[in-house]
Order: sequence, then C-alpha cells, then structure tokens
Amino acid sequence: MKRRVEQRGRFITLEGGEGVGKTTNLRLIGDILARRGYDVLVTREPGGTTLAEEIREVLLARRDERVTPLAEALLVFAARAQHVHTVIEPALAEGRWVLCDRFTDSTFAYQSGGRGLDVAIVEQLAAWVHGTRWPDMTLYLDAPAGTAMARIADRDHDRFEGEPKAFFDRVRAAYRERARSEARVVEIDASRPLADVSADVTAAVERFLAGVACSA
Ligand code: Z5A
Repeated sequence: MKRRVEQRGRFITLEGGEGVGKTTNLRLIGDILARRGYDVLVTREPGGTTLAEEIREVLLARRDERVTPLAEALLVFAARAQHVHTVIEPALAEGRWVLCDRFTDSTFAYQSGGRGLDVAIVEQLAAWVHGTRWPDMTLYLDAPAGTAMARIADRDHDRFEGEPKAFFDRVRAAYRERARSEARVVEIDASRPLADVSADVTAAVERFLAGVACSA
C-alpha cells in the first residue's frame, strides 16, 4: 500500500465508559485508515510510554488508602504530559494519524463528573499540559453503565471498575454534557449490537475523511 503524504497528521480519540467497545472499534478505525494508506499510531491513556504505563498501574491498582480526586487528576495529567510530548506531538508532526483510546474528555468524565473535582481545575491542567492540542475528532460511545459492565463482568475489577453504579451514572452524564458542548465529539449509541455500532463508527470516520479531503 502506497503511503499518503499528508501535510499534517490528525488526532482521533475514542471515549466512553468501561466495556462500551472503545478498544474493539479503535482496531476497526485503524484498519480503515491503514487501508486508505495513512500511517497510523494506535495508543491509549493513561499509558502510551513506559513511564505513563507505570503511572497507569499506580492509578488502576486497588488499595486501602483513599486516593483524593486531585491526586488522581495529577497522576492522569503526569502520564498525559509524558505521552503528549514524547509520543503524540512528534507523531503528528511527522504527518502520522494518532488514534488514542481515551484522552482529556475522560478526565472531565471521571475525575470531575465521577469524583466531583472542580471542572476549572481539569481545564487548567489541560491548558497547562497540552495547551491548544485537542483531538480533531472524538467518537463517544454511549451506553448505560449496566449494559457495558455486563460485557466485562467476568474479568478482575480494577480500582475504577469496583466503583458503584452511581459513580458510572455521573461519569456518563458528564460525557453526555461534553458531547453536547464540543463540536468535535460524535456520539454513538453503543448499547446496540456490535455490528450496528461499528457501522456508525465507520460512517463517522468516512465523513471525517471526506472533510479532510475537501480541506486538502
Ligand atoms: N481514566 C480516568 O479516570 N481518567 C482519565 O483521564 C483516563 C482514564 C484517560 C482505564 O481505562 C481507567 O482509567 C478507566 C478510566 C480511567 N476506568 N475504568 N474502568 P481503560 O480504557 O483501560 O478501561 P476500560 O474502559 O475499562 O477499557 P475496556 O474494558 O477495554 O473497555 P472498552 O475498550 O470500551 O471495551 P472493549 O474491550 O472494546 O469491549 C469489551 C467487551 O465487550 C469485549 O468482549 C467486546 O467484544 C465486547 N463488545 C464491545 N462492543 C460490544 C457491543 N456493541 N455489543 C456486545 N459486546 C460488545
């Protein structure tokens, strides 16, 4: 496959609660882009570098000590600072397309919506860590907490997955609020069968690619 020469890369993120199908659909998008000849980097948050993956383990480990919402947010943004500056920005500068499983919308949803941290603190940290860098498109996969949790019921629960349903209801409400207020966010009903969800994901990516072609 001949590689496309693009003037700049694009940054696409997938968001949503646990088990909604982010990882599954990220693979699908990666395949669509690769077939079109784009040079794709697939990554995730928290994570994407050795240090950031270590911070991820700290964040997800179940522990007796209560982790404050601010400490949690600072850990998330420490991982993000490393990831953005050593992986995401260099890849975009080379014209690569970056597909990322979660980004700062997750922090608004989990640390602010779920934990109750002041939105202004998340906004400040985001401005500090990644400035004006925001995804070009975000696909938000929406499903009621119970639906998605049932899909991952058989695996060991990390510190987040052990939270009560009310926590995930707040996370979902915060996501939906962001989906309404941010033009880059495309909301997809992920409570339906995977084939239907993936068809909508494919259509959204095709629309985005058409827009990129028009602006070239
Ligand atoms: N976190 C945070 O608090 N703040 C932040 O800023 C960031 C993250 C960035 C780890 O994230 C935790 O980090 C996360 C929030 C916190 N908390 N939790 N929990 P993660 O992304 O690694 O965790 P996750 O959301 O739990 O990932 P996941 O379980 O891999 O979910 P997923 O990627 O959305 O789902 P999947 O692996 O693609 O699918 C799960 C299963 O469902 C699988 O068997 C699929 O085949 C199946 N599936 C998928 N779609 C469907 C449909 N439509 N129907 C039926 N079955 C389906």
